[in-house]
Amino acid sequence: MPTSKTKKTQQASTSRTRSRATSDSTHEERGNGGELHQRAGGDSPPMTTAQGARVEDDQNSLRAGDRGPTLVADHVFREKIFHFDHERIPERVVHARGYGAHGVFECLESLADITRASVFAKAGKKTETFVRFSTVAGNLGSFDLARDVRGFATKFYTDEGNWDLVGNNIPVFFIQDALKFPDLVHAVKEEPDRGFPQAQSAHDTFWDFVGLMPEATHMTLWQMSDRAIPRSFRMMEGFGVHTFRFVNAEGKSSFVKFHWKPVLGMQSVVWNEAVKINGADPDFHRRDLFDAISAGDFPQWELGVQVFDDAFADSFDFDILDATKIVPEEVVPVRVVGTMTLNRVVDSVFAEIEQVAFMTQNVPPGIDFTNDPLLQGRNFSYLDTQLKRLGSTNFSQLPVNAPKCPVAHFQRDGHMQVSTQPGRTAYEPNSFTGADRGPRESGTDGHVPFPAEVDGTMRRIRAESFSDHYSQARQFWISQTDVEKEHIVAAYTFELGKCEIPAIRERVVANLRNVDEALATDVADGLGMPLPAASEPAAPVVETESSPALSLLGNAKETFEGRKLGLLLGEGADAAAVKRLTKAVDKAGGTVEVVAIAVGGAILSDGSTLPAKQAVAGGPSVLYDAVAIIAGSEGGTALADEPPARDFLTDAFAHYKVIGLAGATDALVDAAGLTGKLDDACLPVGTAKDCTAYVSRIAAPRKWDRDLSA
Ligand code: HDE
Repeated sequence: MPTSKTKKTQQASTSRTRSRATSDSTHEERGNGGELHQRAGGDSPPMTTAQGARVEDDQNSLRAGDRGPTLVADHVFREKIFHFDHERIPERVVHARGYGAHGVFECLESLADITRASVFAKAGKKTETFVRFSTVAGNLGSFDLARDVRGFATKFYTDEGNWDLVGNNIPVFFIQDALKFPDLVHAVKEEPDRGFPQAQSAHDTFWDFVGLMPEATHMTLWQMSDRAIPRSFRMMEGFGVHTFRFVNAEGKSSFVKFHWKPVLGMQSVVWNEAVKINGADPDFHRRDLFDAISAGDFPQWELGVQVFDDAFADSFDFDILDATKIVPEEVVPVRVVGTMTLNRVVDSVFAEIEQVAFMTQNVPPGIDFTNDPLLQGRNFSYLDTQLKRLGSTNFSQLPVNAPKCPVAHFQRDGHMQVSTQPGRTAYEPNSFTGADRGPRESGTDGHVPFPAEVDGTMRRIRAESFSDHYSQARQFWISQTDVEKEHIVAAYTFELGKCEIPAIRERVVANLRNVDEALATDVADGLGMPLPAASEPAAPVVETESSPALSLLGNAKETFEGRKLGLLLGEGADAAAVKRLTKAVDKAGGTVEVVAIAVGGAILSDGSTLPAKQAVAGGPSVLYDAVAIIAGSEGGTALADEPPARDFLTDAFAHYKVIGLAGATDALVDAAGLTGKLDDACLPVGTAKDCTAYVSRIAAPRKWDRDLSA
């Protein structure tokens, strides 16, 4: 609030501006492009320089003469442009494009028997969090629906220091050793001699790397599945990926894998839809998260843990230190121990989402590392990257990074030190007392590293226990539904089809033969190439049971909650039907977005005008989970004559969506080429009974067995 003194100054300057505008109107008009700006008053705070000096004129730089050169003496201009020139910081080398929100984690049961981490101390305990979701390969300005892994990084501001669980929405990784990370990233990013493709793995260098590194095969199956094109951040799982340790107060360690399960259930889009969403709304995921939280529809995840001991770990066919492997949920069930609710959007994308610094090495007492070589490498990398991006060792003082518990140490000074560090000593031991003494170690408490025995000969080596690259890839494949398998085949075919070098395609398909013959054959057929000889696996492929938990569609939740219906209206649409449908969808927890030929809306049967959120040209059906079209009672030709309205219906049909129809829609159905093809997922929505049946159908899966043949 401005003080009364400032208010007075504002009034004075307003009247001065006014009188100048009248007395010297030529000067004002030339300076302001003919518009007179309100220079002060209202609730606006007074504009100042960064040094706090009041700015008198923010429209004109200081000149010698009306048309003369700008003067170096213009420190206001110099300061403004100086700051602008330095606005950008380096984007993240990976996971550059992301979006985040604040939330709260609530512990559901005490885990004190297995971990002394205070965040899990007792049921009902709440800890503030900040989450950043991201794509991996694309640059900051890339589109949201790239086929890519999604980052799912959570900062828990615990009362014993920050815990960063820096995970992904896929539980395995491409490589086993952090030394290969720069190669992987260089392979997937734009090719260095041409600067494209952007945010795509569908190119030669990525698949060349994958073909030559069979350990990546398992992850590529996940990446080619619909998990890599999620419908929403709110509808995807998250995984800590590595095996971590829980350590309890007695110092006993257990292994643990972390899982986030979305309360809204998992959902993805189909590839053709993803491609079109990227054009229609490149910000689809960030907008979705922002809109949901702003509307009070707070997304939630359950935090689950898989906990097992050394003996159990030894019983697995694979090495729990190998990040290309999962622990099947059927073998070690996921125990839900907490929920996280995202309940606050950021105030500043830059200050929070861009400046948040996640680091795998941020663990509180009770959570510890294992010797997973990928995790060990990450513990090096994340500190370095923050210094590069944020430019100062004091990045942990930025509000989004600062712990919410007391911080006291002898680390001093440095660029952009914002805390005044009091006291006479900055070293220890010291023999001072009182405020001059400074902080002291506890001697008993704190993060005591788990005393794991370490022994061995120093060598650059990959453990023999890491050599099976195909058994779990096969397990993932056999755990998918037929529809999911078709999508995986189509994705490999698309991606490899973008590779220009035939040998690269062949090598990948040769590796896929070790996963499944049908998969390899279908991909080879799709590419129109002969099936190459299978590559030689480094370890025999072990036949495993399928793991139903690995299927996305098999675990889809039957609900329309958090989903969006696109309601395309023609002129004269039945007002009662529109009202009924909107109410029913709202009751089901979804939202309705009205689409019309013009954004001004449609005139309904009762003469009222319902404004649209989108004109159909800007609101294609790919933006919605289900669609309904309510035309007027006569003709309906207006919609049929609009190419975007035809596409709205054609695409919804091709993307297996449930379609509601009311009013005279025959002409549109015909124009969309669908006469005689509408199936049992194309339902009437005109009457109350129709509406009920339709709303219960949109909660169920898409019409996956739809006949799309001509
Ligand atoms: Fe990262 N990773 N990573 N990563 N990672 C980064 O840190 C790295 C890996 C993940 O929203 C960087 O702040 C190495 C696995 C997420 O701010 C960098 C290795 C997993 C994010 C880095 C890996 C991840 C990052 C770039 C191989 C899933 C975004 C910017 C050993 C468990 C965090 C930054 C955010 C970001 C290094 C592999 C997840 C360079 C060396 C495995 C979600 O430090």
